[in-house]
Amino acid sequence: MFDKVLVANRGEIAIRVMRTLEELGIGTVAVYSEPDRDAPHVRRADEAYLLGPGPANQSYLVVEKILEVARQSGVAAIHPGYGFLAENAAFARACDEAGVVFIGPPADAIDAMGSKTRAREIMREAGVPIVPGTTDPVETVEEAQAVIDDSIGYPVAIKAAGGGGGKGFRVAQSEDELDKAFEGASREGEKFFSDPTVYIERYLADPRHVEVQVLADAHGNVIHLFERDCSVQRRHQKLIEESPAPAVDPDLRERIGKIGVDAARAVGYRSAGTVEGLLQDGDYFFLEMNTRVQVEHCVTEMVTGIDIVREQVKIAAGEELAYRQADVVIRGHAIECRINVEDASKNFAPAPGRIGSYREPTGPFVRVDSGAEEGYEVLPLYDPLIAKLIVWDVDREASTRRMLRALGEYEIAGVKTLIPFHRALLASEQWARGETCRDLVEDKEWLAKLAPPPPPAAQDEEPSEKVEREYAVEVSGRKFDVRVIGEPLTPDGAAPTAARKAPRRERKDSGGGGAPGELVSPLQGTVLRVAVEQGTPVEQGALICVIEAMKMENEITAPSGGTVEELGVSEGGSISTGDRIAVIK
Ligand code: MV4
Repeated sequence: MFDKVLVANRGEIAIRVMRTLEELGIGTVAVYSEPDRDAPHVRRADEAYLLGPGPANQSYLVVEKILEVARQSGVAAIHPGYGFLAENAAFARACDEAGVVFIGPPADAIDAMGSKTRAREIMREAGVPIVPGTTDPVETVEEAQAVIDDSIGYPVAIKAAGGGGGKGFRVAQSEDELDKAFEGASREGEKFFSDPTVYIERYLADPRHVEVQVLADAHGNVIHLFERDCSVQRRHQKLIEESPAPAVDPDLRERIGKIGVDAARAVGYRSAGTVEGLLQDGDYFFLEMNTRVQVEHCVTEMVTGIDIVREQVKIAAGEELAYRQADVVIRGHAIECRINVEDASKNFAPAPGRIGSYREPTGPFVRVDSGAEEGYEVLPLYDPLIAKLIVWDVDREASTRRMLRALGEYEIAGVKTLIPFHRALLASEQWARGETCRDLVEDKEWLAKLAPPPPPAAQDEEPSEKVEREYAVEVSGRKFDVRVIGEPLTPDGAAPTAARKAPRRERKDSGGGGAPGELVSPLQGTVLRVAVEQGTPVEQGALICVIEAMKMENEITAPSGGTVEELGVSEGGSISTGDRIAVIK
C-alpha cells in the first residue's frame, strides 16, 4: 500500500478522500491556491503545498505544478477527486511518466470515453444499447437533416462529441429548429472542448437519468454496485440523487448492472467508474461513462456498505477486488442533497459570500460530506457545491422523512443555499410519486416561492456577555421576586435589543444590496447576452442578461418589475462581483 498520497483537489471531495486515506494509514498531502491557504482541506492534510493564484488554470489545473509537488513531497500516488484534472488523459499519462500512480482509470480508457461518438461506437460493438442515432460525427446541417429524415425522426438531441454532462446539448423539436440547435451544440463544443463535432440522438421526452456504479481491478474483475437515480437536475446539474432508483425493479436492476459491467469491460476499465444512461418505458440506453469518482457516489456507499474511494486506492495499489458480484447486496434506501451556495428562487443564481454560523445535522444514519465551516468564505472562483447531505433509511419514504428532518437541522447563515429548495421538493407530491420533478425544477413561480428569509449578517457583532439582575414584579397584585438573565442595559438605560438594531454593513449580493432598484452582479464573468435595453419595461423574474462564469451560463433576472432606467452591461463585456447590471424602477 502507498505511504503517502497527494489529493489534487479542494473542498468536500479533498476531505472525503483524505478521510479514507487516513483510515488506510496513508499520509495525506494537500495542494491549494492562494485564497484557499486556510481552507479546511489544507488544515486537514499532513502536508500542504501552494500551487498559485486563485483561478484554477493557475493552480488546481496546472499539471506541472502538481507533479512538482508530488516529487517534492515524495508521494507514491495522486488522487484527482472529481472535476479539475480527474478526466484529463494527458494528466494521467504525465503521472505515469513521472512514476506516480494516478488513482483512476488507464489514460486510454479516459480517452475512449472522452469522445462521446467513439464511446457510442465501442458500446454498440460491445452489444450495449445506445440511444438510437448516429455514431459517426455529423458534419453539416444538410447531413443532419438527411439522417433525421432517413432514420431518427423528430424530436432530436444534438450533442457535442467532446461534450458530456449536458455541455453542448441542444434539442430540435422539428425541422425549423434544426439550424439553431446544430449551431448551438457545435459552438458550445468548440468553446468548451475545442471540438465543434456533433452527433445526433433521438430525443426522449421524459426519461429518467439512471447510472450504474462499477468497480474494476487490474486483474480482470469487474463488478457493479447497482444503480443511482439522478433525475432531479437543473440545466444538467444534478441536485438530488438516490439509490436504489425508484423506477427499477429487480429484473431491470440485474439487466442494467450487466450493461454497466459490459461497458466497463469494453474499454479495459480499471478503478471506479459510472455508466450513465437514460431509462424510458423500461428501455435502458447508454449515454456516457464518467471515468472518475462522482459527487453522488455516497448514496451507493450507504446502500452497499462499500467505501468506493477505498476501493479506488486499493485497486490503484494493485490489489484484487475483495468483493465478487454475489457479495454485493443493496439494503435500504439512500438520498443525497447537494448543498450549493445558490439562490433557487432567483434562477439558481450563484450566491457566494462568507458563511456565518454553521451547524451540521447529525443523528442516526445522517452523513455530511462538507468542505465548509463557520467563517468560511465561498469564492465565486470555484464550484458552488460546498457540502452534501446524505441519509439512509429502510425505504424511500422513510429516507425522505429523515432527509427532511436533517435539512431542518442544517444551519448555514450568511449565504443562500439550496436547503429551502430541497425541503420544498422533497415535500412535494411529485417526489413522493417518484416522478422526475422536471415540472417543478423548471417552474419559475414555484421556485420564486422558495425565496429564503434574508440571512442574518455574518458575525457583524460580538455577542455581549449576559448579566443577572433581580426584580420584584407584581402579577394580579401578587408579588414575585424574579431574576432576569440577559444582556446588560446600554449606558442610557435603553433596552439592549433596540440598541443592537443598528444599521448593518450593506452586503453586495443578488438580493439587492446597493441603491434602490439597483441590480448588481452576484458573480464575476463574461456577459454573453443582454436581453433588455434602456427603457424596456420588465416584469419580476424577466431575463436581464446571461453571464458566463465557471463555464456555466447564469441567467440574471429582474428582482422586481419596472422599467430599465440604466443598463451597465454590454454583450461580450466582462463583469465583476458587485458591478451594476441595471437600475430597474
Ligand atoms: C438526453 C435527453 C433526452 N434525449 N438525451 C444528457 C445529460 C444529462 N445531464 C441529461 N441529458 C439528457 N439527455 C436524449 N437523447 C434528456 C436529458 C435530460 C434529462 C434526462 C434525465 C433526467 C433529467 C434530465 C434533465 C435534462 C435533460
